[in-house]
Amino acid sequence: MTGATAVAATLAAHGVDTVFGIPGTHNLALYDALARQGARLVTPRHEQGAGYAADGYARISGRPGVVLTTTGPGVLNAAAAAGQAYSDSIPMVLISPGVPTTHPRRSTGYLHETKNQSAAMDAVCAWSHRVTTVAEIPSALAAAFVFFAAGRPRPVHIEIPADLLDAEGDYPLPARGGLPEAAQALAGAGRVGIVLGGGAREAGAAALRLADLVDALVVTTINGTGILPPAHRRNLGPALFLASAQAWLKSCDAVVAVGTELAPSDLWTDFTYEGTLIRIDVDPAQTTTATIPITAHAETALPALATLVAKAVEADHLPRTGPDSPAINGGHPLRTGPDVPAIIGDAGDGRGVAVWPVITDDRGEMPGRAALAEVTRRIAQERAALAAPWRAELDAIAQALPAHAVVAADNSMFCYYGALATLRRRFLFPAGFGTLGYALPAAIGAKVADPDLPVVVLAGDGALQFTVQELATAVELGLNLPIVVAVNGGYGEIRAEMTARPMTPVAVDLHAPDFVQLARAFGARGVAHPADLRGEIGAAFAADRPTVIVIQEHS
Ligand SMILES: Cc1ncc(C[n+]2csc(CCOP(=O)(O)OP(=O)(O)O)c2C)c(N)n1
Ligand SMILES: [Mg+2]
Repeated sequence: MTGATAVAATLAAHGVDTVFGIPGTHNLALYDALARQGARLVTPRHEQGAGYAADGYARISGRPGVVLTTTGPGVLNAAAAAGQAYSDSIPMVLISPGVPTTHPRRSTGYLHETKNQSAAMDAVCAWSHRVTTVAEIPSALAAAFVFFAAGRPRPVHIEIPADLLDAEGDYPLPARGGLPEAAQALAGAGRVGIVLGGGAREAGAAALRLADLVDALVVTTINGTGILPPAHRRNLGPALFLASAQAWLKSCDAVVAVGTELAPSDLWTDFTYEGTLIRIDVDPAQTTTATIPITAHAETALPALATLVAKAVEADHLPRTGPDSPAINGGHPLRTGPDVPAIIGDAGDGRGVAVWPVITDDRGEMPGRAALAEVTRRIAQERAALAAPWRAELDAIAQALPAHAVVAADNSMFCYYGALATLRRRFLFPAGFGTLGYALPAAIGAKVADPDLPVVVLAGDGALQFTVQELATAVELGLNLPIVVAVNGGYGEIRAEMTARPMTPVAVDLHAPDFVQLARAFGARGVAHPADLRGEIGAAFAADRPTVIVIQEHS
């Protein structure tokens, strides 16, 4: 496919059969592809008119209006219509070519050259996006349609470098029938892993149902903390960044990743997965790396997937694994019987295949339990090693927190190596952006939203100093916040990175204020190195003001 045919096919896949626009030198390939596809091409006499026509079309039909212009003056002429559509929340996609990918982005005299066309349209649209590859075109367009459906619709501009329109490239068409395909893949897979990100927050029960059906373990991202009951045997917790969890994921034949970017900020390493990757996400840009992409809300797609898997397992008795697989029944002999038949089938390559719906072994365990127990053990070991510098304090905090408590944590080692790895709670954490000074104000916001929610703040001495003045706000609001600050004399993580580089650490050893005195100056409570940290956190929850609790790091 070429870039232009990718545009035409993607628009058709989203139900677009009418396009308003004016042809020009740079968009001929688009006109060609759309005409071949049978789209209705309406040609007003000015691009502003094309935009207003698309606006009216959208208002009456209830479908997004699509505008196609050429570069420079063509698309800029449609800007007023984009501005109008913006004001009135009209769903509109403006598609235009832009300067070629090879263009140096400075004045060269290229026809219709505009200093920064995409930036100009970005100023009047919800956004403007310049794609950089043919493969990106479907997801960039799909993102606009998802945006219209998900919230307040507004115009979106997609710019395609002129040279990509005729360039060949692979691109995944928007998924159709992804759920049945995913169900088939899961019902036939050996070892299955499930990854839940923040987007799966409302799909915890469905995830567990699916996990039970295919005997999977579930790992969460940092934003996925608290989706599953902390002590559930299938819940590995927020362990996606641990080497042991990643090794297990790589060993899975199929992975279902739900509502997660699978991003470096979650994985902390370059992680490549080569098995069958099923991705469920509202953002189609996220699912482009999937073997089976499903663009949908997790709370809609995951229950449906679980139901389809249940049907596939029951009805088809699909092979879940081969007899040589270490995952098969955890190495235990299959117990057969009229209620739990083990069926020997054919994998299609002449090898025998054991097939089961759900089979218990002699010890009453689920298939694969022995292997899964080993994964759980390794992850717990890795967690404990990471959290060692704060072991006693974390135990005390864990004991002090009510079951539904939320942890607001900062971008400090105490939080991501310590608390994240051990406290099985819902976390408010600056995962992707990695900012400092997040925890205290985020906790204040959480308390404003739900005053009865027990919230604890965890931060390093560096992080807390970014927004420590918000203690005044917390005092003013009378918030019963325990604020546990781990003091290690400054930016410990950066100090360690400098040493590892290697270089002599500079600018990382900070004077820390006396946090207890500081807290009291703000009108908060303050306590340093309490012998009974658990009791102190309990007292902080019972207070009518925030309490700063200083702990010393032992690393
Ligand atoms: C706004 C912002 N500035 C700088 C950084 C870079 N940075 C990352 S971790 C860190 C140190 C944080 O210190 P502290 O909260 O005391 O935690 P520690 O590393 O000592 O565990 C810094 C400066 C950042 N992430 N965000
Ligand atoms: Mg520090």
